[in-house]
Amino acid sequence: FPASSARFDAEQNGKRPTKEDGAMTPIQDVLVRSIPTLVLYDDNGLDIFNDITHVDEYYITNAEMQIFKDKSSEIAHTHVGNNGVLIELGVGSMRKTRYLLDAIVSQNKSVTYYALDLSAQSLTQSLQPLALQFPSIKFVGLLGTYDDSLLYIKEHLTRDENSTRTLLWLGTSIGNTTREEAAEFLARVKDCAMQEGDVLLCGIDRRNNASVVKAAYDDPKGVTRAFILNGLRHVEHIFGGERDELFPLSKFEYVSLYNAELGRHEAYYRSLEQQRVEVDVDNTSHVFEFEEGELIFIEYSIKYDGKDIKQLMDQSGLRWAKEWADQTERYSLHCFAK
Ligand code: AVJ
Repeated sequence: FPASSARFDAEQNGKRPTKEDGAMTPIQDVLVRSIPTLVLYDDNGLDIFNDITHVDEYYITNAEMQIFKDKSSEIAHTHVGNNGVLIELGVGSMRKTRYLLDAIVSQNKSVTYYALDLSAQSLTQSLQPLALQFPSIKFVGLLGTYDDSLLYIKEHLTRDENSTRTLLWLGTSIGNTTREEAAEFLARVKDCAMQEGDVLLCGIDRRNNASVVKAAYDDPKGVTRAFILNGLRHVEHIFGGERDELFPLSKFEYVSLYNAELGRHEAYYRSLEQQRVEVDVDNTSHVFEFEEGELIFIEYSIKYDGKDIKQLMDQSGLRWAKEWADQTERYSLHCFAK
């Protein structure tokens, strides 16, 4: 959470985000300070995100569930080996993975399922019921960052030459990183965890109609707003502040923008007044001053159309193999091969 400015986009033109900018127009080429997106995903944030997945306007979860419901037997048949290994990057709520595991079991395949996650709580909550429901599948949880887990996989998971690996990266998690970072990450996944013939099934949101995206990320019940504002609570907690002591929620609001041109939703905090926040880190005081209307960047949700996917393949070195879409054609599950 450095006070330094984060550089956005190509050009720096010194323009300050204003209230008017924020409300209606996507802002580009402005300098704003930022908070690492990861602060959104503490245990409380994960719980609220789980609530988001039940919000009607948040079409993403339903779309992906529907794809798994309809296509799991095809996916299990074609892309999961017997004595194969499944590796899911980020466990999520497992509502969709269940369909795939069902199909695997009914095809009498035996697999080991590795689930990676940053949160011990979500690993336990997700894997315990699955282990009961699917006794023939072996479940292994890997706790840590993606990078920790990829290294572990590279160094410790022995390869059975006859079995294929099926990696899963679902829920358009890819949207949280820039396109460049996403390509670099896929290249790392490819190098650390895949061999020729293995596949990565990757759920990715498309560049949908702006009103559809806006409704999904600024839902009328305010679940998304609560999710984003919890990030400030978390930052406050990191700095040792009491609830509402450093970042009072009466002085910040959630700003949701869909930048259609760049195909990404952008989430910000807006300081509602001029204010100064003083925090103490290792006995050194740091002061953050915010202007009235100032935006602080917190999260991208980046969308991919066909051209974007092609670029992702070119940059990552993976090969596009196949795609399944939901009925509304808003969302895709892509199959990328090594
Ligand atoms: C967890 C990154 C997939 O970008 O759609 C949902 C997070 N943020 N609503 C997304 C999120 C606001 C979500 N991902």
